[in-house]
This record gives sequence, C-alpha cells and structure tokens, in this order.
Amino acid sequence: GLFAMPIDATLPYDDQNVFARILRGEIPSKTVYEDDFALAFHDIAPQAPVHVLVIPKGPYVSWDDFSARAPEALIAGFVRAVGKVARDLGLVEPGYRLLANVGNHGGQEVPHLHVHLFGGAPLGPMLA
Ligand code: DGP
Repeated sequence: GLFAMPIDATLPYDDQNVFARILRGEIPSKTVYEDDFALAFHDIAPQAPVHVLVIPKGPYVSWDDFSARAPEALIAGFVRAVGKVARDLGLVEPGYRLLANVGNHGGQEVPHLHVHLFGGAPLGPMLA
C-alpha cells in the first residue's frame, strides 16, 4: 500500500522475494486458483471482503517489467487467469476492482508483479 516501504521497480528481479517463495512452495498461502501461467491466493492483510492477489509464474518485478519482457503466451495466460478468478469467485455481477501498484509512487511493496482483485462489497475510492 501507499504507506509502507515501496520498492524501486527498476531493480533486477530478486528471487528471494516473498511471492517467489510462495510460488516455490517455501511459504504457505491460501491458493484460490493455479494454472501454468498464474497463481492466485488470498492477501495476508485483506482490505475488502474478497482480496486476492494474482501473480504470473515468471520472474517479473512489476507490470512495467512484465508488459515489456514477458512472452505473449504468458501475458495472455495471466490476463485470462485474472478474469477466470473473478468469474469463479462470482464477482462479475455485482462487480470488482483490479489494481497493480508499480514502484515507488505506486506504493509497490513486493517486487513480483501482482494484481490485486477486490470485491465482495461496494468499494471506496482507493484501496491497497
Ligand atoms: P503491494 O503494496 O501492491 O506490493 O501489495 C503487497 C500485498 O502483498 C499486500 O496487500 C500484502 C500482501 N502480502 C505481503 N506479504 C504477504 C504474504 O506473505 N502472504 C500473502 N498472502 N500476502 C502477502
């Protein structure tokens, strides 16, 4: 979020970051969905009744890094996974919110691309 220690999104990928460790199974998480391209799990500090993080399976620091470097198949698979998670959770109607913080001004804390998925109640103007 905007009030914790943000990262420099231009840093090289750190394979010891917490989401890399979750992807390798070294740290537990509450899995919501997994396929070849993406993993979705519940945020440890939820800011809405539904607060899920969706991450690509690959070494990408941020949306900037992912959109510039990732192979097309992974980009497509990741985008499809985000949509599928929202559908599977029954969020399409009444709706939900996606958010990706990038770097210092974005308030990004974990240096592995993650899309926040919020829902389950009418949401205020900003989260995360
Ligand atoms: P951001 O500020 O966009 O980088 O969001 C990082 C989010 O990651 C924040 O909402 C809290 C969540 N988070 C941090 N560490 C862990 C963890 O170990 N497990 C889970 N499930 N979520 C975590």
